[in-house]
Amino acid sequence: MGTSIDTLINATSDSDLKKIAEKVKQKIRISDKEGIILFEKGSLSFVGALANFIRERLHGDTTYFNRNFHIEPTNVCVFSCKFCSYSRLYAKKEEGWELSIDQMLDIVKTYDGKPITEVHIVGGVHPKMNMAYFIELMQKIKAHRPGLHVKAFTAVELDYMFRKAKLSVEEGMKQLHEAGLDSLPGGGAEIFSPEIREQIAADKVDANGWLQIHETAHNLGMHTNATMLYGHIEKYEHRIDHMRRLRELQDKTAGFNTFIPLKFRNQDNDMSYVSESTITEDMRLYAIARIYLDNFPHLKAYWPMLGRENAQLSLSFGVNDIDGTIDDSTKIYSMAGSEEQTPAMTTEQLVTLIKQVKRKPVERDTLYNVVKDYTLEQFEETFAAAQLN
Ligand code: V47
Ligand code: SF4
Repeated sequence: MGTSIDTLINATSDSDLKKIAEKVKQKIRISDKEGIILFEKGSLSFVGALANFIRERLHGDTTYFNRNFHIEPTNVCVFSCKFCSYSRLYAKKEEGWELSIDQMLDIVKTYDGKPITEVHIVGGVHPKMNMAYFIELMQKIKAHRPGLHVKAFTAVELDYMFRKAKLSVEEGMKQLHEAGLDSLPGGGAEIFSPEIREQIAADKVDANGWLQIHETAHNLGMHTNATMLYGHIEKYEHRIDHMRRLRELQDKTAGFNTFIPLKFRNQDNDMSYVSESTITEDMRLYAIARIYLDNFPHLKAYWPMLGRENAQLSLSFGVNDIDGTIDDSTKIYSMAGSEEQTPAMTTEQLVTLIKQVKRKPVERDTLYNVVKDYTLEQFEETFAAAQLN
């Protein structure tokens, strides 16, 4: 590892890039300006090598995944984010789905006896699904399966719920936590900079509100994730601004587990005129995020959005986590143009996918405790590889 970073430093003639590589070697944080320099001048191979060096210093070849399933309570939403292909507008009485508490519990029950560790619950913001509704849902899930980790609600859903119930963020979060909410997913962050946010997600919680909700969760001892929707109308400076705010909060609380860049997909939404980013730009983004976010332990590629082969590729660009088996389908990406129409991978397929690029598959729980190390597990590789495609 030492040799390759020294080789990289020696081979780099650009003085700015050389200085950044030196900093990475010495575990010194890079500045915002240097983050922008990486976007402007860093070749794919340069940022990739640096990010991979950091990834291997932190995690070696270990690549995490978990066994989870998704519940999407509704796609009816009071908000009108321009990039969203999934929601049906409440104000226009558009037709969408709404699941009752019993229907959601029935979904949970279909996993009885299966070694799932997490349920991920997010959806649109439906005015009739309020605090009382979700408290009852949390309680019933925990009563049925106490050991299941409930990762639920974006800061957007929470902000709406708390305001409607006239509760402070702290009081609202405490009530949900007591009812069974264990951690928060990273959605709703989009791009924090008001200049861009006003154009793509004008009517939902702003950056400060999003960050306050995550900070409150961290102060209650809960862990959360953070996302960034990239590859649309934002510029490099907006990406760095977004990650700076996350890095600052992480310095304060250390409550974030994972950063998840989400590639903008352009099918069937009000931003379909914007082309999607290239794979090269996706990999550069992952790598620069790994370099810039020095206090985030994990970087996740969400394979239903990126595709399986690109998720594999990302494991050489700083990524050390490829989310989960997602046994149930999530519609948020299939409706936005992802190749994954019914995203589901078996454990065998995930393990094979990781092994094919010579990394070590480790099943984790939501908090990154090791559930099982698959390094020595032998599957029928040919059979599983055939299933990947
Ligand atoms: O906030 C919506 C994004 C997010 C599109 O925490 C889109 O483990 C691309 O946050 N193109 C919700 N992205 C999903 C999310 C998530 C996913 C996986 C894991 C975790 C986690 C969190 O989906 C939204 C928005 O940023 N999104 N529409 C689109 N057209
Ligand atoms: Fe609603 Fe979320 Fe879609 Fe925005 S991204 S319209 S908040 S479902």
